[in-house]
Amino acid sequence: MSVYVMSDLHGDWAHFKLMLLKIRFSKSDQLYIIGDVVDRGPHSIKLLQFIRQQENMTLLMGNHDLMLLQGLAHFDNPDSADWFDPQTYAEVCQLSAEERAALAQYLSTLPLFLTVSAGGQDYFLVHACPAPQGSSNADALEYFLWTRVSPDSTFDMPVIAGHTPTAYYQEKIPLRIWRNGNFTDIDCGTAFRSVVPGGCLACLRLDDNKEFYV
Ligand SMILES: [Mn+2]
Repeated sequence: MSVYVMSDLHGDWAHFKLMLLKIRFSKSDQLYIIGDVVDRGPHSIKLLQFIRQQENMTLLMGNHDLMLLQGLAHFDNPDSADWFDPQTYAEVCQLSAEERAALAQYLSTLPLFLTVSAGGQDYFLVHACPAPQGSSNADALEYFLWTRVSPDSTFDMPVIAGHTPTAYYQEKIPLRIWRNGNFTDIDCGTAFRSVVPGGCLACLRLDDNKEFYV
């Protein structure tokens, strides 16, 4: 059994499925997806529904997943809906009211962070950035979902995040996982591959820190 981490799938069904084949993902493995399954790509809801149905895939909340939850809450009142991506909205419109309610229920249960163990090491998983000790709930939410980790940040335990494409930290082409002390950013910009040269989908196997790319 192996433990894998991916992030920022952004509706990229094709590369997600390719990655599952590449890592030979099996029923005995565990996958953590650290947020932003939706928006920017063409198959956001299809991907979200698939992940929701897999017992060995755990999704953490990303800022785009939270925006979808908020959009679903206002679905019947489009004046107040704020849809980031019209493709996602079009997919949501194909769902029945019951399916929308079930999706909203699922999204409302997503954790903001998780600590997982693999290969004898604990890892703190979060979409964007750990929150400093003593942060208010509102501030913590901002850190967990939106804050970009600055290149000189230090953390007292291994942190794995996405949210910020690694092109923000380095000029490697193709984009690669970025490691700096205890911080690892695995968002290699699969959603931006048509506009950012070298964008790809990364997957990290925590047991041995092996990196996979498609
Ligand atoms: Mn994000």
